[in-house]
Amino acid sequence: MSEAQSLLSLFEKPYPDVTTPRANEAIVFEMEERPAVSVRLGAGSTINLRKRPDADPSRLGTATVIPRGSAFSFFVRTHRQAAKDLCDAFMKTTGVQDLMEFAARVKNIVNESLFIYSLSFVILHKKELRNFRLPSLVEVFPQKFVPVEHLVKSQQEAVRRDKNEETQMVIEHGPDFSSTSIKPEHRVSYWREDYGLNIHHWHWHLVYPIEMNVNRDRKGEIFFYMHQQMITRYDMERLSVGLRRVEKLENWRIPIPDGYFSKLTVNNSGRAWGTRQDTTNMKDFRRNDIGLQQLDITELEVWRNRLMDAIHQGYMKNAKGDTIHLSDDVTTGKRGIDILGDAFEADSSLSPHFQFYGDLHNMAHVLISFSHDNDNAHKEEMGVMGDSATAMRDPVFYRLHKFVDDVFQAYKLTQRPYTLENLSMPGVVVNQVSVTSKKQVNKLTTGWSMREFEASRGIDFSSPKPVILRLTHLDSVPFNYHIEITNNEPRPTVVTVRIFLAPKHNGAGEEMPFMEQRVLWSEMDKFNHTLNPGKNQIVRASKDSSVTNPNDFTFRDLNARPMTSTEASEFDFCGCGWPQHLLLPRGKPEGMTFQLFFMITDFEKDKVEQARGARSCANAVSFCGVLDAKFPDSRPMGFPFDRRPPPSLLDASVLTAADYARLGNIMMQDITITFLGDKLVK
Ligand code: CUO
Repeated sequence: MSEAQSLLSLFEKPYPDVTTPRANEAIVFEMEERPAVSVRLGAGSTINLRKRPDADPSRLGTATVIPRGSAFSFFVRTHRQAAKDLCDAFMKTTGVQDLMEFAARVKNIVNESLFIYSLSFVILHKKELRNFRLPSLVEVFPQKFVPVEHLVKSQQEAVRRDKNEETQMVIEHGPDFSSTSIKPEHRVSYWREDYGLNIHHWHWHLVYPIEMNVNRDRKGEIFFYMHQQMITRYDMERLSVGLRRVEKLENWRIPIPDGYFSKLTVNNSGRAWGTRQDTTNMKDFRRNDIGLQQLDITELEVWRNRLMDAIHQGYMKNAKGDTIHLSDDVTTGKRGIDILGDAFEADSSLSPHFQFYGDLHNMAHVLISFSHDNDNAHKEEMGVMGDSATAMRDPVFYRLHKFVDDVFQAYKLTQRPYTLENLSMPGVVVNQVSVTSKKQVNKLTTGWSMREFEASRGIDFSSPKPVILRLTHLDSVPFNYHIEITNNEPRPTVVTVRIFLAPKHNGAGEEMPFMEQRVLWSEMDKFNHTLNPGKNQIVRASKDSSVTNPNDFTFRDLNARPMTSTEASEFDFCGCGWPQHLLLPRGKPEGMTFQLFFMITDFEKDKVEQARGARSCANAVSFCGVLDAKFPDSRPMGFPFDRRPPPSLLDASVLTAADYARLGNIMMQDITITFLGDKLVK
């Protein structure tokens, strides 16, 4: 077995042969009585481990404080510290063999999710490990994606099976998901419970972690932007199925109307995620089992007021009392939105004053995730809102993040509107735009597809053959953008092409004015292109989108050739993008009208000076940035919809996005998206 296979086997079941849940017992047994032990790896082989005094739990810092079998939450500060301590220990190892031995030692000591998080983190951040491709989280933890009843039934079936049985065991999930027709909110459960969506969220928070010293460019701003785009896409999906746009969760003193019952288990322990009944109230946090101090809702309200005061005053104060101005029009230093993102998320290492502005977004996740058992009276586990791999399943996630986004939008509305000069590009005229798919013009289609994973990597089915997990998901037929542009300059000109999508009508069926539609524009693509003088025809494939991963980024093909280190590091880093299969909203069976917005800007103004050798993600750069380098677009994220429109366009009685198209470098196009259900043919 190669080093690579051995290391990646640590992501798999079965776990090493010592499986006691009591961390200290395990290490004493190994350290004192068996100075060298064999550890069974997932692929059925063993490795011999040397004695490792540094695997002593006392040297792992706080990494062992999270009990095995329970949930690991990056929203909980003590859990973040545990992750930091374990990641630091992993980062100190020298070489693949050393890491593998050390990780195998601690795998059965530390919390399972913490272990996978930390091993993933170190593969992503240790330069010599950049040729390792992270396995899909669906295969590592099928329990976080598939209801426990499917998994238990399959395990029972595997035990009963004749060992010579030839047919493959398959677990199917979907398209009913956990929904019924009784609850309107369940109409979008297929989307909230999508495997790719939840992997995206887990992966994104792995690439942009808080308090882990990763030094990512514009981290606070991308926290705002990526989550804002989640809300726009959720709203497009809701409008597709006849639901109103999501409402923010702003009043934390009244019941949350919608409950959530995930039917999932936390790890391999069989411990169920906490559930939330309809009309549950958020409550003051009174548990003492996860190392957090008591926290009242009042405290969240105080933090919110301080953030809002800062927005309207235009500045924050740091711990020394210095004034930090909040403005997005800066030539050096951080934009206001970036500072606000760090303070709000919150990252205590980057917030201007963590004690004062608090830990609002993280602790809102925590209070909601414990609202069913805030004082541990029932010894219930946290709800799915506590884990970035499961939080997006819960309807309340979007209500919380709509609140978060509204605070950010309140800040954005304090910024000066864009001027015509900011928006236009003299010398460049867009003549025509369209999309084509299967020879149809401006008509796109969606429907159901299926994807297979190998569940037996994450769960021991005692089956000699792999057990396949077949998941149903929304998908769309690939398409191409066609853009015809005239360059009136006498020389080649490099431009940035920006493409957005939004529904044309609101829930009442009316065409939306600019300010209503402004927060519904979803980025579809952004790329650079060199225009020759005269007419230019650009054809761009939907699979090359700057927001999505290619399809196979969430899937491991064991028969594929090994990746080069460049491919693998791009896979691990850039794999945090939006799932390709959710690039389009569902639309309606009878067709639903959306608008595409095309904007051409001058790359001279957009470009960012990078250090030599910086490699951009070929895909997903809009959400993932660039590995070890700066975010490659100098404009504020969300440009041009992140601010109010120029007053000079306000002469229309009701301004719409189409008024932007009076500028030659902008054009819009109505398109129809039709949902074909099971009849989708790609
Ligand atoms: Cu991604 Cu609240 O930050 O979930």
